[in-house]
Amino acid sequence: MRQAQTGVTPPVTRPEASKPGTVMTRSHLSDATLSSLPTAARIPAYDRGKVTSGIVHLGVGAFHRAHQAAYVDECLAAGETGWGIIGVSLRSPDTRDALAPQDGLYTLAIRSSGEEELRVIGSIGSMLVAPENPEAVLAALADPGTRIVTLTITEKAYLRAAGGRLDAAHPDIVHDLANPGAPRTAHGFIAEALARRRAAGTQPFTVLCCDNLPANGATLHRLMIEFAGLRDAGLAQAAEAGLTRHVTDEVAFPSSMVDRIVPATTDADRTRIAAELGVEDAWPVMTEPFRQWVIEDNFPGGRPAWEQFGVTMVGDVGPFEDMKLRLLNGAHSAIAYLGLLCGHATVDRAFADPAIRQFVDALWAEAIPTLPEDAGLDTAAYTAELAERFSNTALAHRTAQIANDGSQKLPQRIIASAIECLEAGTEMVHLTLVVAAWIAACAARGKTLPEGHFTDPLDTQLTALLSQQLPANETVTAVFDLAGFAGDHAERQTLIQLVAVHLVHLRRDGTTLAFAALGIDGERRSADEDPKR
Ligand code: CS2
Repeated sequence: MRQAQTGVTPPVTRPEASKPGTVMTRSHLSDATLSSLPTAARIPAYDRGKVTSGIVHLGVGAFHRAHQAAYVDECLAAGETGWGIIGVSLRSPDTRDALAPQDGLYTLAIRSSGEEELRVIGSIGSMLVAPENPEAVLAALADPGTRIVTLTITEKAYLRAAGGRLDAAHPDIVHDLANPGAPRTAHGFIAEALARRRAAGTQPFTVLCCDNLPANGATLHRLMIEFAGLRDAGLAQAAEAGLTRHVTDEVAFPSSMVDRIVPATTDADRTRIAAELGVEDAWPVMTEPFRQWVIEDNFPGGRPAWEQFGVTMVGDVGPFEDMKLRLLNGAHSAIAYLGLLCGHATVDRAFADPAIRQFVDALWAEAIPTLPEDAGLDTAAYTAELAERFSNTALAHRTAQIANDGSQKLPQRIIASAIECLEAGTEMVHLTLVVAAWIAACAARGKTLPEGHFTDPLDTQLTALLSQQLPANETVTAVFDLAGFAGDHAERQTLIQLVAVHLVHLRRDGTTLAFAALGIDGERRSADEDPKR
């Protein structure tokens, strides 16, 4: 099935209301209502009917819609009409259900303290829900018109085992190896589509990972080679095998660094946007003015002229990725866990807490020397800009949102810097508090924080472990084992001990003692808000 036009493919069902709790009371955003929108809202400046699809995106969450889809929207407006997006949800139909009645249109609300700019984005032409129709997804991927496959599926969906290799025992991987024509995972879809293209003599697409993983393209490439190896090994027909070599040698997996803060949309956002637009938008996306995309320039099948729309094309994205993961995301995780323990529900409120602010500055001072000196990174300007972004009160970015999936996030955000400090023999005491704060925040769920306030793929094991109330050292060792933190690195034991000291403090007297031990005046102000809100 060739998704030639970006007119939205009729979904299996076209529900009237979108997300639960959303009721369409007036006309809704769609191609037909675009012309009635107030002039202050920017609408697609191109004929959507003339756009053809060149990109299939896996994981059409809010981040994709605020970031890659917005960049592509600008390419389309500039006349590069061959790069429309077919959006694929690998799990839930929610986004499709919200966007299909709107012809794929949605509002991007760019919010800074005191200002809001509205843009209607038109780059997502059609949406597919993989569990409903895996064959349609495979057909879109195998279509020669598809030249780039982008992914934002979150860290946990890469299905890495504790040591970083593919989790070959994961039920979805086992399923996809047994059922290559009806996959569930991104790995299964990409492998089957590449196999079909190869059999048809079609050039492979380029796979562009846009998740917050270190060396994200190379990481996905390695996982795909492992997956293809398992697939080849299971194939009876030797002629059909050989995908491993194809994936290894002939498919490009450029790395990229993506950045834009995207808080979850609330019902209040929906109500406000509808009032401003005069039509309902079932799922507008909130974001900040800042955006950044740095991509390794390796697209054998062609690409949009992204560099004309603010994207930085480079030979090696590594230094940018590390700077973003360690300074932005590392600080985010620190703000999330310490913020939750101090009673702050949003990033801006937590960052306005002098103790947390002082802590984040010290965290940056520890992480910055781990970044390459010769890559021309301006870390002072970068952290100054981060401080402004974290202070954006209009975003109300919830600490609980960032707290999700800590076991998947901390290795590249915190552990990697901590290990490099230990290797270099530089003093490091702040990074390790973030790991302890994660453990303490996990343990606080169902006590000072609501049950399920944030979640983690290891929740079952973590909850069982933390309920035992083992001594701090044993707890941290068991958590490192579970999450695979620091692998079999020589500094693992030292790291565990440093985390355990902080955990002792957090258990004894919360963040006050943990901060005091670092020379930070953590004398608790009363929590400025209720984190359960
Ligand atoms: C955040 C990121 O939720 C999180 O873990 O740290 O989503 C962060 O907002 C983005 O990476 C910013 O680009």
